[in-house]
Amino acid sequence: MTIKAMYPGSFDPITNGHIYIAERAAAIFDELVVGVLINKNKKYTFSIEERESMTREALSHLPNVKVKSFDGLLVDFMRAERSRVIIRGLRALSDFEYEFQLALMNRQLAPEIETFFIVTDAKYSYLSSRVVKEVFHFGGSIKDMVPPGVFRRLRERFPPKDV
Ligand code: COD
Repeated sequence: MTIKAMYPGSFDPITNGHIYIAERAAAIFDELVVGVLINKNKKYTFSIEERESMTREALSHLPNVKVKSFDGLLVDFMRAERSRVIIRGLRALSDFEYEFQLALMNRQLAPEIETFFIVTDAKYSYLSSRVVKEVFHFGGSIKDMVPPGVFRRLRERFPPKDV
């Protein structure tokens, strides 16, 4: 039996912390789908096409990983994909409350689906898409925090101001 896991998220944009979780999940499960959420009610920095292509490029070294976008309920997408395992990353205690709520809601909606948590590496514990964008916006170095494709796209989107 092959087990297909699902790593869902916003990935706006993907960071080295996300990549770490995808690598660890891909080493355990036979297949991993990285699900990039389309949510028309939420304002993202990058379009769904950009988030999907940056994520695909960043994970291209993992042969058992596929990147797909989805809208609607995660559990509906998972049923269509025939996946029963949700992968989520944990950084600090502050993640726990939100992740706990998400996991219990998903179990309520689809009792056959299980959520697995992977603890991040200490060096990524402070990383989030929001913090990376903020540091970049104020001129800080983010080279070690995101893959090269994301760095390039952030520079294109927010060119350094002329002095
Ligand atoms: N180290 C380790 N893990 C990390 C790091 C890091 N540095 N950064 C982020 N992560 C983890 C996060 O903890 C999370 O587990 C995952 O990576 C993705 O993070 P994000 O921020 O890109 O994605 P989220 O949290 O916005 O994703 C939310 C979902 C898209 C999963 C959720 O909104 C969803 O399922 N929506 C669909 C509608 C639905 O089904 N709703 C019902 C359930 S509430």
